[in-house]
Amino acid sequence: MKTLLLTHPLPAQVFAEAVHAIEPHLPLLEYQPGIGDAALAEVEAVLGWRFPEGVARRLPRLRWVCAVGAGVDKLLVPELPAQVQVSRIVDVEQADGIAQFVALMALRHARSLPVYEAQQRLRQWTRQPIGALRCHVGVLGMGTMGSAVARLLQAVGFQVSGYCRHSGQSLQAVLGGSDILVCALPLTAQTEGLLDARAFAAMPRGSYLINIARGAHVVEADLIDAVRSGHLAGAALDVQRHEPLPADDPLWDVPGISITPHIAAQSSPQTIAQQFVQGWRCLQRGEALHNLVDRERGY
Ligand code: OXD
Repeated sequence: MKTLLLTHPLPAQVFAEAVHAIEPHLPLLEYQPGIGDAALAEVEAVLGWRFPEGVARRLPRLRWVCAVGAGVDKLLVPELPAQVQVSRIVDVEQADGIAQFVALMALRHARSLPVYEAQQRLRQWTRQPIGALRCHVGVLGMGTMGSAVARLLQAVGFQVSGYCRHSGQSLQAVLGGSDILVCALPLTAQTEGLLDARAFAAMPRGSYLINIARGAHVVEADLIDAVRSGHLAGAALDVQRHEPLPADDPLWDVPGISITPHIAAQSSPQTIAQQFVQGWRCLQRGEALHNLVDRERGY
């Protein structure tokens, strides 16, 4: 069962080595722009991050797509035939890493670190009143990532409310009660652009957004307006709609917005290879795959 590596921008070689360390003879094909149809005709599986334009429809024997990440939005392209199964990596260590990153940014904001960093640049030794230590955090999306985030935030003393889209909870109520809002949702047609001017207006004045999900959850122009107007205190965006974020993007220059390049946490190539090879062996034996994505729901 030949597997096409579509891991760009992560280097395919690293994944090939990790897979071959477990299953040395597993046939892998590295995607190159200009690759011929004859080579693609053999492919039955994909291990990847995103489909380059038009590639999904050139894989007539494709049976399985295994995402190298937790999110599969860049692989669920419309031309992917309905019978192709899609799975993703479920990695507790990655979820813990995401939770650490969120706790770091939440504490940084709640304990006014940017204020003291600015004071230090001015050699100013001034004690500011300490904000509420038990400030309220809303976590949108309570899957593997959101649940790990909620657990850690609770452990460091935040009051946490989780929000699941299908729970019947009111999103407006969660937004309205969140001094800090964490986005850990999957990106689907229903959640794209969910965090827009209306959502920001519903959040309390001085509140803060942390996005570790996908940039497209946020209407970035609306966020910039909400922060520049002072309604939101700021945001930590580990993900952006356009990655890599172009050098002239206005998000770079907004005081209060912190940009990181999608580094909150990544699964190691070894973990990804282990889960991929496990799935590959399941298919060889005619067994069911683990961690399948519901293609209708998008996660
Ligand atoms: C992701 C990942 O899906 O890095 O963003 O796993």
